[in-house]
This record gives sequence, C-alpha cells and structure tokens, in this order.
Amino acid sequence: MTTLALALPPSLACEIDEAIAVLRLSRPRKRNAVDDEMVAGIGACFAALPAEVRAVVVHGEGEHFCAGLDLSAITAHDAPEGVFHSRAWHRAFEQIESGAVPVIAVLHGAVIGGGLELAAACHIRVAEPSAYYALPEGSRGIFVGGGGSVRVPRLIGTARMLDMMLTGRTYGAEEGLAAGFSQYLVAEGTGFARAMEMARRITTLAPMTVFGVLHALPRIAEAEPRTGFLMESLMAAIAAADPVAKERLQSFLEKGAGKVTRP
Ligand code: 1HE
Repeated sequence: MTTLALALPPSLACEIDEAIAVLRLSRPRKRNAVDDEMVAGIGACFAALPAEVRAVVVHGEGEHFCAGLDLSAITAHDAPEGVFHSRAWHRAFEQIESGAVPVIAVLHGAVIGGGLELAAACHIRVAEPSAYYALPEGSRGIFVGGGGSVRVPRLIGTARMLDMMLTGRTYGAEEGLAAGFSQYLVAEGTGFARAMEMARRITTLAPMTVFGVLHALPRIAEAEPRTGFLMESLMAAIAAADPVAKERLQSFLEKGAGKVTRP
C-alpha cells in the first residue's frame, strides 16, 4: 500500500494498493461535506493517478458517504462566483467519469445533494442498507450544480429526480436499488470489500474493453442511432483486433476458459 504522491487536503486520502487506488472522503465531523479544496483535491487526485492504476474505489469515512456541498461555501456567492463554483465541480467530476479507469463508489448513510452527484459520476455504485438518497437543493432554494441534472436522470430518470427536488422525497437503499441509484445492495459493512473484489476483476479486463465501456458506450447510448451503430462497429473492430482479445478468444475456444455461468 502506498500513498498517492500528491498533496491532498486533510479531508481526502488516497492510497494505492497495487493496481487499485482507494480514495476516502475523510471529513466525518462534517459528514464528508465537500468544500472547495476538497472538490479541487478530488479532481487533482484522479488527474494524478499513476499509469499502473486500473480501477478506483471511492468511499466515505464515518457514518455517511457524503452530505453534499459544504453549504457554508456558497452563502456569499454572487452569480458569476456561483457559475465558476459549479464549473469547478464539473471539472473535478469529469476527471472521474471520463478518466482512464473504472471508478466504484461505496455508498452508506447519507448520499445527499453533491454526494449523490459524486456517486453518479462514478461508474458502479455499491450500496449498503444504511444508504439513503436525497436532493435537498430543492428545499434550500438552490439547484444542483455538480453535474446532477445530467447524470442523475441517467440513473433514475428525469421524473424521479424532478419529484425528489420538488417534494423532498428521499429513497432508502432497497428502493434506491430498484430505482437505479445503485447497481448493488450488500450487507452493512461489506460494501468496501465487495467494491475491492469488483475492482480486482476490473484490473484484469482488456484495456480496449475498458476504453470502449468508459468512453464509447456512454456516447453511443446518447447518439442518434445510425451514428451510434457506426461508432459501435468501429469500437468493436478496434477491440477485437487487439492481441489481448485474440488470446482470450482462443483460450475459450481451445480450453473453455471463462465459461459463462448462471447468476
Ligand atoms: C454540514 C453539512 C453540509 C452536515 N454543509 N455542514 N446538503 C444538505 O443539505 C445536507 C445537510 N446535512 C444534513 O442533512 C445532515 O447533516 C446529515 C443528514 C447529512 C447528517 O446528519 P447528522 O445528524 O449525522 O449530522 P449533523 O449533526 O446534522 O451534522 C454534523 C456537522 O456537520 C454539523 O456541524 P457542527 O459544526 O454543528 O458539528 C453540520 O452543520 C455539518 N454538516 N452537512 C455544511 N452539507 C455542487 S452543488 C451541490 C448542492 C448540494 O449538495 S445541496 C445539499 C447540501
């Protein structure tokens, strides 16, 4: 285990365990509320990941994943400061979503506002039964600013997000799994281990598969279908031409390696 060679604020810790980086939100006294230095630190951390890192796990210290934006950070903002503040969140979270490696978020306790936006920028979400989801922006007279209006509807649909913001509705972990907030719901206290297990598997994937899934798939899914089909063919051809793919295909054909099993 090594520490990322980058000065991070005390509210963040990033350690590297072979090919997996673990980023911990580490401000439990404030329920991991995200202030300006923390959001900049998150972006810097993802930008500085060494090439040997092939997956990241993000989790929160204490009782909650993240209480969202540190509300004390924006009380004095005028409109231009508000725009730049929101754009700083966009820049940081873009480093997660469009970075080189898959990112798994472990969710427990409050996953609120900007915390939900952070989770939505990750690629896989593993929740524990204590997790709950809310967008209190609505009742606080503000609006999502960390990419939530783009990413949260992709997970749960615009109608659910609209309802949450207008009525203050919250979702528990089980309901949240069905709604699409998380892909997994695991026993309390086991989310981190499960995420690490998934991350280890991800580190063994072929680089072109990972590239296709992270960079081509989201664009194809939002493209006009005929453009999407073309992009898919190009991505498929590039991935299959990689010697790693050829070796794996051969290994199945000759030895039955990686046979698919029932869930
Ligand atoms: C905070 C924050 C915060 C806690 N900003 N200080 N997010 C919210 O609207 C959620 C606000 N927080 C809460 O509803 C609750 O704190 C929790 C449900 C998350 C946790 O409750 P609890 O009882 O465990 O903790 P607590 O006693 O409320 O909070 C502990 C301390 O953390 C307390 O400070 P203290 O000095 O009195 O000890 C709280 O003030 C502080 N704290 N959450 C600042 N969010 C890019 S745009 C995104 C827009 C948003 O994210 S809006 C949603 C913001």
